[in-house]
Amino acid sequence: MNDSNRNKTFSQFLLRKSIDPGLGGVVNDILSACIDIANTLSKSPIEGLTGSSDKSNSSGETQKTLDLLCNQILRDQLRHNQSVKHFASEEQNNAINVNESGAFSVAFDPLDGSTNIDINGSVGTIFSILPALSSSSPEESFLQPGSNQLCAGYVIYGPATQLVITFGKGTYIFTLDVEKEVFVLTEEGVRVPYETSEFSINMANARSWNKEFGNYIDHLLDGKCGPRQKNYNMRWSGAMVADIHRVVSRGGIFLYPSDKRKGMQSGKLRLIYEANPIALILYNCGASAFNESNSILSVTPSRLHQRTPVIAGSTKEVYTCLNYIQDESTERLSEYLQASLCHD
Ligand code: FBP
Repeated sequence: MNDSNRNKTFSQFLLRKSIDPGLGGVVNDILSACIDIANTLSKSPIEGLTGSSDKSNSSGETQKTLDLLCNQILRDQLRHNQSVKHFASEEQNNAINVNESGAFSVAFDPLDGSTNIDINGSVGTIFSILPALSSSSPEESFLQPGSNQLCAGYVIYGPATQLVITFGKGTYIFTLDVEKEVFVLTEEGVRVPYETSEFSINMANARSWNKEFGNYIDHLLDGKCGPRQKNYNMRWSGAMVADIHRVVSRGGIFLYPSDKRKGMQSGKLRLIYEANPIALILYNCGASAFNESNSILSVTPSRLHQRTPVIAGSTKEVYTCLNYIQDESTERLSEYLQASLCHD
């Protein structure tokens, strides 16, 4: 990292990168909301804000009190921004109009991993900014492939509060200076290692996976004695943001495949405000993000809360997983593995 850029504020970064002032202004408002969310989370047990509400979102999941509060904080912050035309969120059934003259459609997962709230685990806010389409309905403006995103990022609320963001040219990490309440640059030009020996998946779903995917995971677990001839470690935090941040920080593969459970035939995670922003960030770190056949960024969504399988992280491992899933004949697969082993 070029020391002269270290600890420069986000606003200084926007100027240095000549980011469109309207777009920069929207992100600045998102960050103000996220600082508010960080403060709210840190006091939530004291103020009795943990626990579930009696409401559920469009995916049928019970909404946490903080899911709704964080959504409100973001909405209140963005409703005054003339550049925001549309707003969509995991915690709202419908996308809404904000400012007719706005140029951007902004989608959110206000509090990702919210099941971690009650155990004081890491959670995050994920956002995606698209060019607003002059569409008949607000929802239509979000039905664009992820490759159209102008900006994508997440804020992780962990031991430190950090922003990971891309405007399509490289990925950057900022850390919240809690005293000054500003995000300062702590890492630029982030690169994810091409290969890894760490995978991240909820193993409790193994009985619901299809045979090919189960085979892939079994070979990771077989380690050195198996066809992969390498030992793998596993981690699962229960919050996509935290598991992806590990991948961004040291490589790895994050997996949430489709499975046979009710409503999970297309996976669990949502395409527009979870998978797409994460995919744009990873591609700009030299990593990859696929559903079980195509690059996630190439998919044109057909509805706002559409789900997608996610296979994301270190490119070599993502392709190996795809080879298993696409049921490459065992010969083709061992050829591929042999080739990739000789690659090292
Ligand atoms: P939300 O919390 O925003 O609904 O996100 C879904 C999520 O919590 C991801 O963050 C996480 O990766 C996954 O679901 C955990 O799923 P599971 O409980 O099946 O392990």
